[in-house]
Parts: sequence; C-alpha cells; structure tokens
Amino acid sequence: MVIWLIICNFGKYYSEPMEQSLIIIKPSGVERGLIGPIIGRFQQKGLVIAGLKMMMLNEDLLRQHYAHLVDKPFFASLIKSMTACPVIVMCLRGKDAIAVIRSLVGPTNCRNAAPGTIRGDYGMSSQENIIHASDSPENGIIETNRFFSPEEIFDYIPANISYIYSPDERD
Ligand code: IDP
Ligand code: MG
Repeated sequence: MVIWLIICNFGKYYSEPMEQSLIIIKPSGVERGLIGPIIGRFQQKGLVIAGLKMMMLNEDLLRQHYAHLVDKPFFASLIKSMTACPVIVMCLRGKDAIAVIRSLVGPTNCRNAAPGTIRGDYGMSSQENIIHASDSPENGIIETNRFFSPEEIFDYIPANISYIYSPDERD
C-alpha cells in the first residue's frame, strides 16, 4: 500500500512545475484600447492570471528591465514610448507558459508577425509592438519579482482547472 502510494505520487514530485511570465500591455496597447482583447486572449487560452495592475513605468525600472538594450540607438526612444502613459502588468502562469505566451505574442516586429498572434493582429511597428512577454522561465521569475511585490501575487487554483489540464499535466 505504501509502495503503491509512492508510485502513484511519483509524477507529482518530479514533473515540471508551472512556469510564469511577466506581461506588459505597453502604451501602444493601452492607448489603442486593446487592454480587454489582450487579457481576453490569455484567459481564453487557459493561462492563469496570478497578478494584475496598472502602473506608470520609470526610467530606472526600464533600465533594469531592458538592460540588454541600453546601448542600442533606439533605447532613448523606447524609454519615451514606455513611459508615455500607464501600462498594465500581469503575471500569467501555466504549463510551458513561456513558449505558449511567446507564440501567442509573435515576433518583435509586428510587420513580421503572423495573423492570429497579438502583434500580428494589432500592430505595424517594431517599437510600438503592443506587449512584452518574458523570454525564459528564469526571466519570468526575475521580471515578475521586479514589477510585483509578493502580496500582489496570488497562488490560487482556478475552479475550472480540470477542464484546462488533465491530472498528469497539472501536477
Ligand atoms: P521582445 O519584446 O520581442 O522580447 P526585445 O529584443 O527584447 O524584443 O526588445 C525589447 C523591446 O525593444 C521590443 O519589444 C521593442 O519595443 C523594442 N525594440 C527591439 N528592437 C527594436 C528596434 O529595432 N527598433 C525599435 N525598437 C525595438
Ligand atoms: Mg525581450
């Protein structure tokens, strides 16, 4: 009996945990009235919203967030664009959430993004590309911690979870 319980629960302790991603609906998404449609797409997909708020970004925070771009010629323009109005930040969770969300978002330049993706459906620009999404599981955690305090993130299991994942996918 004990051995059977250990075998049955093996997957629970050794399967991959859910990933999380930081999403920013950028000023280009906010000003164009796309907050609702973008949040709706993630909910329809089955991603769990663990945190959500509106905030004004500032240069200090953006220098950390876009540290890989500080030497690019477009960096000053990017800061101006990202601080033009409040943004929506979200923490989304799900199995393989990083890859799933990046495929829903599409590539950086909206003109190269396929129809059906957020950037493909809503944008025409590289800079004004509607949305940010974390690019790795590690960055998903780092970026979420940069934009949210611990009490703003909620660890709950949605009531419809058994219709989103099978039991073995969920653990
Ligand atoms: P990503 O948002 O698709 O992950 P990154 O290379 O991380 O793309 O760049 C961060 C942001 O910097 C982009 O989303 C975009 O707003 C801006 N950006 C990147 N490359 C360019 C460019 O060539 N021209 C103008 N803005 C750019
Ligand atoms: Mg990026």
